[in-house]
Amino acid sequence: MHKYIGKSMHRKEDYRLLTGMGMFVGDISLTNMAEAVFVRSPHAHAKIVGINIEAAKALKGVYGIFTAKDIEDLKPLTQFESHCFLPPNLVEAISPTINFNYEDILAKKKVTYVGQSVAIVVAKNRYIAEDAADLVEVTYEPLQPLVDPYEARKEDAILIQEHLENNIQSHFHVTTGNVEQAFAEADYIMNEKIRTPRLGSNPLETRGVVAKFDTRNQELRVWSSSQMPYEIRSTLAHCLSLPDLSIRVTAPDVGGGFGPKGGVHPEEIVIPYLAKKLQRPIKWVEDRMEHLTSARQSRDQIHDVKVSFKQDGTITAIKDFFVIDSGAVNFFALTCAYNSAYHLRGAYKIPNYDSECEVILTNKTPNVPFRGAGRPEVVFVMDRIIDIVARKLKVDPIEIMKKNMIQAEDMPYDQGILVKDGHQLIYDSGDYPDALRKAVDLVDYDAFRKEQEEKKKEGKLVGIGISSYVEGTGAGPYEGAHISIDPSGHVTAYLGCTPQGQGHETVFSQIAADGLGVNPQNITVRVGETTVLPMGQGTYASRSAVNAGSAIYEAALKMREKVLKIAAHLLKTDEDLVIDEGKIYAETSPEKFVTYQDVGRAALPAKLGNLPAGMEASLEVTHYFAPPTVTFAASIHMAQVEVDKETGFVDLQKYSVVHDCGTVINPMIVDGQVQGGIAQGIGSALYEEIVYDQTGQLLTGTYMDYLLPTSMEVPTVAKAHQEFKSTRNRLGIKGVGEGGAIAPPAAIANAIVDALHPLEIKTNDLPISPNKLRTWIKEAEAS
Ligand code: MCN
Repeated sequence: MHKYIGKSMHRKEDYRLLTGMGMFVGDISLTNMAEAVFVRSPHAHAKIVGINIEAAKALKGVYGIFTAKDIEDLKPLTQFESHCFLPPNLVEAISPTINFNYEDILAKKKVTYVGQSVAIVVAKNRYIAEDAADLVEVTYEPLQPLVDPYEARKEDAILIQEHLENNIQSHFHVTTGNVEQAFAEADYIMNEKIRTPRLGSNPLETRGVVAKFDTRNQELRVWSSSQMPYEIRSTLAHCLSLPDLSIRVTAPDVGGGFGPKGGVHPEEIVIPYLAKKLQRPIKWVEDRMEHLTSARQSRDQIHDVKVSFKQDGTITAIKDFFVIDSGAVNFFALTCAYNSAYHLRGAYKIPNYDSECEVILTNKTPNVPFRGAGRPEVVFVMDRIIDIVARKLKVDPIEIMKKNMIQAEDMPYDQGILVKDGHQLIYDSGDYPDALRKAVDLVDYDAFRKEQEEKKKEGKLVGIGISSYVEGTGAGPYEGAHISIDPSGHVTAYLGCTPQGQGHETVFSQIAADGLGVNPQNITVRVGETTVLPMGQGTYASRSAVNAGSAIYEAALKMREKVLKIAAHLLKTDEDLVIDEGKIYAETSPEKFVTYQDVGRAALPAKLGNLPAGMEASLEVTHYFAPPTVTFAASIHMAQVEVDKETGFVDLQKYSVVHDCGTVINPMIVDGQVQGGIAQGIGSALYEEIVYDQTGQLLTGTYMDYLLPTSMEVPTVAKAHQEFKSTRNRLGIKGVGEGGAIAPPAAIANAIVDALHPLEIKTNDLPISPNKLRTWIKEAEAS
């Protein structure tokens, strides 16, 4: 029985963050620090004919202007190769083609998207750097831009990456059962085109890097607003030919990341490189327009699906061909693509499944994972299918969900294909029909249906939409924790994860507190730092609770054993001991106790300490946890909307969620994660889209054009939890960080269809803007 795991403890980090005492990259100021500004491409596709830096260099206060030829001693980024690794059995199963591609740290011969870095100016301050950047003259020879992935995939299309044979960066095919036979035997077949557009992740804090070379220690010191400081360290070590441990990377407070602050960006290489070269600290902080243009973007999938089903609502087969518009570079190989393929069927039993994907290069900003990473796109596909099947058969969508859902007794359930780590796709635990029942109760579904009829008589069109997802969370390969107890008895834990707002300092102190038997206030959790723990991964893929949580728990249990041995020695007892709130005693004599401070002092070396014979001094434990494979979280989302048929305006009135993330460490934080994710999901359902024109110019470079939901558009979410423990880690944890963002598009899109019923519209193209919806309504009315 745990004392702190499962408690809604207030977040330790909030006092500092809410009183303006956080430390973000923008807050860092070092002696003699210069500032940098990038000169970026105004063209989507163009040859670089020449760069004239003379006028810019002449500006007083400019310390240097650098183009590709000035940084030739930097080795190219190998990041992509590390993300490319696929286990041999997966390679055999899906026959992937992956064409290696890369981004120049500064563009060499040509630019491939608007916003690509061409040169960097380092100056005394930002003002001078900005002025100098304006004076850098780059002469371009425009090339044909490729904006439409279907055009880009044609054999005769101009090549975006010239070393490749075509613009299809990767391809794979995954299949199980016999789709063609199921099609032949089906009562109904339907074909749908379903699209999720390109999105930005829009963290409150844009990207930023500060770097300094410490000549005394010969240490390269880097601060970056990153989700993966260890990956920055290893990439820098490679590119600059330095030992890994001579580089210290810190992600200080990070104001949101959501995926695109993962991986390594060219700016994170060139700023440290120049800080070393110029022997001067350098700072670069991205401005908002630069962020909207150059920071990596996401989603952008188009699915062509063919579905077969029976008169009774059983879906017998799905065949999906989908393209992902990866932009000019695809850094993460099959991450989103294969996530999409293996998540599409979600909570449903569909024995015949065939999915083929092409990742296509275009002249747009590179596309990387963003909260959900390939799942929101396919949950939108799957639950639009459920809704379309239901409408075709004239039954309630809930009946089709029930008909096709995996049952509790089917667990562990084998979906017949492989996960990206090469393990069989087997759901470990959960009860999806029970979640659906709970959701139906939460919204009082039957009462809503009656109210819907009443409102219709008043001319008000309200509707309800449902979506469900199953998400593989807690991806490996590993995460570490180091726990240290000092002579004052205070516990300090270092973790490889790197939060951007998730509350890790709180939740991991809760876990360590239960492992060690101390109060969480006596534990300091340090994150976002590559010192102490020599290896780590970072925070992405809803993985920290599972991996770092398990690592810190196992480390705490190992430490507990040593603490108990020292305490027994100090208490001169052979009895079993109890630890509670930092006091250690035998159950028979609680008045005779030692504290963590006593144990901490006893662990000092030699005569200063007091250890059992043969025991090593110091209280230090490191543990690395490697999960066997991902663990499957699940959820049901229900959206209630009112639609104004005249204006196409959608009012999202209520939103409800039933959620399973296994053992909940901190319910308040989990609720916050779900609520935050839903806000982003609402944005992608109704408002957000990155738009490029035919020449590859970005049309949504400000928040006047890229519409984000505000608190006014995000209702408070009604939530209910299930706790089906993961069978893949000792604490039974599943991840939650991305979940909220996955299902809103389908739930809202289905609710809109429901509100307009019996008018037959299809909401297969996001975002469902008033303009688009009015067009669909008019088309449906005309047909
Ligand atoms: N948690 C819990 N009990 C569980 C599972 C999780 O109490 N059973 C807690 C965790 O301890 C953690 C939080 O919930 O504090 C999220 O946990 P987890 O699902 O492990 O996700 P990560 O911590 O690895 O965070 C990554 C995830 C992702 S992939 C994106 S994208 C995302 C997200 O988290 N980006 C975020 N949530 C975000 N929240 C904020 N504020 N900012 C971002 O950029």
